[in-house]
Amino acid sequence: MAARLQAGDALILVDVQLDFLPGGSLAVSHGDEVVPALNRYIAVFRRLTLPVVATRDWHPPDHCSFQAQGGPWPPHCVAGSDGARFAPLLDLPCEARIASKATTRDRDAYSGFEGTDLDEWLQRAGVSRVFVGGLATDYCVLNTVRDALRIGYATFLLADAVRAVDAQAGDGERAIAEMRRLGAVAIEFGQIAA
Ligand code: VGL
Ligand code: ZN
Repeated sequence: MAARLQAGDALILVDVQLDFLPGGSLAVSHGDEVVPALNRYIAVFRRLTLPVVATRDWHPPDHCSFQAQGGPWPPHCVAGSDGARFAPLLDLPCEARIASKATTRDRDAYSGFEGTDLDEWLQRAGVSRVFVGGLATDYCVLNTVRDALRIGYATFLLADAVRAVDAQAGDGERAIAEMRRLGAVAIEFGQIAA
């Protein structure tokens, strides 16, 4: 199935931040490979003047998801830190909307819709279909796609522009299967028609 891009489409880049790339504090293996993959999508969306949105994990230094507070993760994406920066090679348009999530100590948020104005912003921009890629397949991509579908967006998973944490072997594949079961359409760049 091909997807012909049209007005009402938006690209959502999930958490393409240094801490999730090789060398980062919560590195996703091969996470850097999403950058050139996403850049190809960004180029097409820009050419068609379709909106590009980037989510980012933006935690306080004592966030509840960090091991020191009893959470599952090493410290990562502390607001304003180097590790929280977007990948420098990501061609993030300067007009891209940025949604910061999990910004308070006592709540985590894997979905870009959780505790942000992302839905409101997309609705105001007339968006009805979202194309989602980034990091990580089995956490923030999964939960962002799940919320998008629940809210009612037609949702495409950019299967060639996601990578998984795979805390348990197969988590990424299971997440993709779950997103498809819920109604997401998995596509690769070659299936995009501009
Ligand atoms: C994420 C683990 C912790 C993600 C964020 O962006 O997928 N994963 N915080
Ligand atoms: Zn996090």
